[in-house]
Amino acid sequence: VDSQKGKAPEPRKELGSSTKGEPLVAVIMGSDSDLPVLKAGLQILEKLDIPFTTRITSAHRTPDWLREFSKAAASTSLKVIIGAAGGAAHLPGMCASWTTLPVIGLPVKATHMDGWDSLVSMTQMPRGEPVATVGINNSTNAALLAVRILGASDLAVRERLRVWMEGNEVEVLRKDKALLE
Ligand code: RP5
Repeated sequence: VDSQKGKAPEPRKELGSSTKGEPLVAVIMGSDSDLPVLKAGLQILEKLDIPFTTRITSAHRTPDWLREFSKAAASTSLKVIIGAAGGAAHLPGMCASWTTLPVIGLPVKATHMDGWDSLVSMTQMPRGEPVATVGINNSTNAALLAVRILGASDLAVRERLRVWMEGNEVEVLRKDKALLE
């Protein structure tokens, strides 16, 4: 039993939160300047019918809010958290230290270091505090990994993902054939 108690994080509709039900995935970010990178991932969640919420929880500008959100998360409907940040990207790591939910790190290209800074910040977590980090700016994979985590205990989600992957395969095969035309 998770002892973390707290208020359910409220969805922010202006950031594109799904309204279809209680959110299963939280997409948290360091700044609204990360939103363009997140768009592709949010579209995947929408397509696969996964209710989500999006919040700005900066590790440096709003540390108390990130802590409050992270500590409350496991006591809400949330099952997975995607943490997107650029530069000194402490957001997903700090979040992971305050929750037992799986945290996926999405490094954002935001500085002259082209995202390497955030990638390294997210992957070099100390033993005991895992963050599953995807490629720089790859919100598609962050979303698909969240869907796979949910699908492990939800057959309907797994089936929607299977159909999506099949569609992807068909599309690539179609492009391959088109090269011969
Ligand atoms: C990080 O700093 C954010 O996640 C963003 O990627 C980067 C720049 O933020 P802004 O200065 O654009 O708000 O915390």
